[in-house]
Amino acid sequence: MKPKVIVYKKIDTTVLAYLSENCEVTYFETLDSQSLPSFYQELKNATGIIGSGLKVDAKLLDLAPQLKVISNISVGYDNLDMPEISKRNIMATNTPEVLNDSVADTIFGLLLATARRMPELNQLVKSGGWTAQVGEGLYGVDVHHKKLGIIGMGGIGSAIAKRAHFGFDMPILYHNRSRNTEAEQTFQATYYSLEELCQQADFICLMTPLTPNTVKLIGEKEFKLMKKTAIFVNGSRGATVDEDALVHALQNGEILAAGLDVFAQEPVSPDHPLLGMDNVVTLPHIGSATHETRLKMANLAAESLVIGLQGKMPQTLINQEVFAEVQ
Ligand code: 8YV
Repeated sequence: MKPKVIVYKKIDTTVLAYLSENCEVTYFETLDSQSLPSFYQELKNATGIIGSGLKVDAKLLDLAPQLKVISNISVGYDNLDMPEISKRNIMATNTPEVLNDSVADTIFGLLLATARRMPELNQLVKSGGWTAQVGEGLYGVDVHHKKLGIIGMGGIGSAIAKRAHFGFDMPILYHNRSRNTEAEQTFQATYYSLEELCQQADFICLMTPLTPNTVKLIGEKEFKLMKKTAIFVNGSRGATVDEDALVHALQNGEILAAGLDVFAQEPVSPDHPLLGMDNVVTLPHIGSATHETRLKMANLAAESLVIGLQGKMPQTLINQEVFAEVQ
C-alpha cells in the first residue's frame, strides 16, 4: 500500500507525477479558507506532508496522528515547531544548498538596486520625468570596494560573499554562530562581533535563520552603531529585525537606506511606513523564486519525503535524532 501524503502547495507537474508514483497523493494547490477544512480532514490519515509556509505546531500535529515525515519546501524552517515535531518522532526535512546561488543573486541585486537607487530611477524614466541629465540629487553610492558585513555566513551568506569578493572587490566582514574557516580562506572574510560589524560595514546583509536567538537580532542599538551612510539589506526573515527601530533609523538618518525581501508580516500591509520611503527598496520575499530553483527545491523536497517514508534517512533531515528513534 502506498503511503498517504498531502501536497499543500502548487508544484510542477513532473514533481507531482513523481510523488504520485510513490505515494497516494491528495493535492491542494493552496491553503485558504475554502481548502483548509478538507486539508484538516485529510491530515487524519496522512503519513507525509509537503509544502511551504504552513505553521506546523502541536495543534496541527494533533490532527495528524499518523504523520511520519514533514517535508518543507524551503531552507528556513521557522514555521516548524521542531521540539514538538521531534517529540512525536516525526522527521522534518528542508531544502538547503539548491537555492544558495539564486538567493545570493537576489540579495546582491537588492543591494545594488538600493545603493544605485534603481527603482526610483526606473520610476523617473517611466513616468516621463527624465527631462534633463540626472543631477546629484539622484546619485547613488558605490558598491565596489566597500566593506560588506554578512550576518549569517551559511551557504547563502557564502554565495553572497563570493559575488562580493570576486566580482566587486569588497572586503568581507562576517558574524556567525561559529567561525566559517572556509569563507575566511576563500573570500578572505574576517570574523567580527555583531557590534563591531555594525560599526565597520558599509553594507550589512542579514542572512541568519530565524530562531528564538535571532528574533529582533537587529534593533535600535545595532542601527545606532551603524554608519550614517550604511545600507541595510534583509534576506532572512522579517522577525530578525525590529521593524519599528528600522523605520526610526531610516527616518532619522541613522542609516542611509534599506533593501528588504522579507517583512515581519507577509504580505506586508500596503500602509506600512517602510513602503512610503524612497530610501527603502522592497521585494515580495522572492529570494529563491526562479523557475529553475523552485523546481530544484520541489524535487529535493519530494525525494526527501519519499526516502523518509521508505524508512531511510533523507540527506536533508533536520532532526537527525529522530531517525535513530524510528529505526
Ligand atoms: C521561501 C525561503 O520561503 O527557503 C526559504 O527559506 O525563504 C524561500 O525560499 C519559500 O521557499 C516559499 O515557498
